[in-house]
Amino acid sequence: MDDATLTISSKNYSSWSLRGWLLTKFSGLAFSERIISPDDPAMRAELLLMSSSFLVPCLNHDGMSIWDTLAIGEYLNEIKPEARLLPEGRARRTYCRSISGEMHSGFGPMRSALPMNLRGDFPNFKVWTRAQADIDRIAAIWRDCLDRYGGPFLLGERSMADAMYAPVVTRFLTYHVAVDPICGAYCKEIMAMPEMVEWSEAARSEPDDVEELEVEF
Ligand SMILES: N[C@@H](CCC(=O)N[C@@H](CS)C(=O)NCC(=O)O)C(=O)O
Repeated sequence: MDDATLTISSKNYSSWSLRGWLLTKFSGLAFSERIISPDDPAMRAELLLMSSSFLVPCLNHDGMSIWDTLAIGEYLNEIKPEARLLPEGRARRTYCRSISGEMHSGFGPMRSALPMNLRGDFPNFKVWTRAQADIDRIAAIWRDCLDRYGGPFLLGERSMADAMYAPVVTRFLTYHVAVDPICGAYCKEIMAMPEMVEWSEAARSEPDDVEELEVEF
């Protein structure tokens, strides 16, 4: 039954929309997408009614509104446990929650210096020191996970953590961030997921006129 709606914004620029969308796809919950334009006042007013934070993504399901990406992930894990957004085993789940939380609350310098822009291509991009420190930490998390759990995804099987880090993968490619072969292989794995291919194609066909979003998200 298609009774769920996920409200998102630009597929090219909105990294939180991508995370929420991937989580919902991974969960197997049938859903319709509702794409809002952040510039449209009528849509913003409507969004406020659904998402108290005024932010996307927001999932509406079974008479409830769930906003904030981590809450959406936890909700989907609750209703679709068989999808294993949170992996089996307490140690793995704890690790998954910790690195997902670190992404959710951290890496501000990297996020603002390298905004998600799937259509972008910046080969000579200069990464400043604080953003580089975030990049180094993310690469260390990935290496540790892939070594600990054997890949090909962060916790072995695909999980919430891969949705949380997928927009970082796109940034590494867009800004030509140099990464070691282990992290490079992980980036390839993420970009080859059918869901990521579908999202990237939609991002490429989105109208190219929302310049101010390039400095956000
Ligand atoms: N902590 C929030 C962050 C969500 C967020 O910042 N969303 C951005 C889009 S990527 C947003 O809605 N910005 C306001 C707008 O588009 O009008 C979450 O995890 O969902």
